[in-house]
Amino acid sequence: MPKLLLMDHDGAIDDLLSQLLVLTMPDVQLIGVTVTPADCYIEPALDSTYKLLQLMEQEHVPLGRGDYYGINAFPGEWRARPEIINALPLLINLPKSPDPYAYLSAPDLIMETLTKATEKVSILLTGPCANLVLALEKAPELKEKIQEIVWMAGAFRVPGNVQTYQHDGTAEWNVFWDPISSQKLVSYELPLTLIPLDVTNHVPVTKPFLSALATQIDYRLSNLTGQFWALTIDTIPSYQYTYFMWDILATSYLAMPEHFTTERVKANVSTRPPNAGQTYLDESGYELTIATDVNVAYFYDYLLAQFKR
Ligand code: AGV
Ligand code: CA
Repeated sequence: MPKLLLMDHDGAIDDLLSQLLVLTMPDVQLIGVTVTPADCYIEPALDSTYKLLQLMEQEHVPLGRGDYYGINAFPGEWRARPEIINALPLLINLPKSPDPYAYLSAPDLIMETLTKATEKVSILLTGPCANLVLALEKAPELKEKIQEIVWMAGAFRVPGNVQTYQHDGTAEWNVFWDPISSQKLVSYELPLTLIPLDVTNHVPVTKPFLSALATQIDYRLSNLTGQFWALTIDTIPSYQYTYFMWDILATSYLAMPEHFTTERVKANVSTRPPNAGQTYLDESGYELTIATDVNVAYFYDYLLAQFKR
């Protein structure tokens, strides 16, 4: 039996790559996708989401629209970048999504999907966690329907990637966008695994990887993903702008958990300046699992294999 998966992403290029990766996994059945308007603008992100479902002949998968906007907005220039995706040759002629405002709101779709599920559901979050927290605040009994939550979030023993005013640089963006919701999610002590910068720092988008992917562009998904990734490397190698396989690494955890090193820790989330959104180890905090390392070569090979179709 494939595992049932709900995905919430926030429309950035690696979020869309993650959605594609999920759709290549034989042991995963995607039963809903919700989009958070964080590292994207919602309308083009819903279009991309729908187009990718079409491309993979999965357009029956229901979509939910995030209407809630977090506390700390992502930079506009990052949010605007994914618009290019919808104009790529393999996507431009696919139908746009129906009226984005006809979709259920994201928390409603999460509640509906969890309620209807006949077995426990895994949840993959590749953006902020507010939609899930809103759903669980409205319907706390649905926590019992959750098998596990995998979330690309946090920075524990490495610097964060938020560089802004009133901030000391310790936070990772998905947590910083809405520190309050993030703190709540951690406090529920659900089976939660974080894929933080501690491990994603090991997997930048590299030229050798793109070069290997390019040798297999006769496969449609290698061609398309090669174009997605090409859009991310203009700013290498400065750390601040290095594009990592953040969300794709979190997504691959669903398929290859045994190739990750994980640690059971107690942690909490700061909700105030100067370190709002910082995830920190804290003996009086909440129990959760963090990934600290991954078999890097195996991971890149896994991607090359999955996109050979
Ligand atoms: O902090 C990583 C998260 C991931 O979910 N996002 C990007 C990934 O989708 C925010 C982010 C950090 N640095 C970025 C980001 C950058 N240089 N460009 C776009 N987004
Ligand atoms: Ca993301």
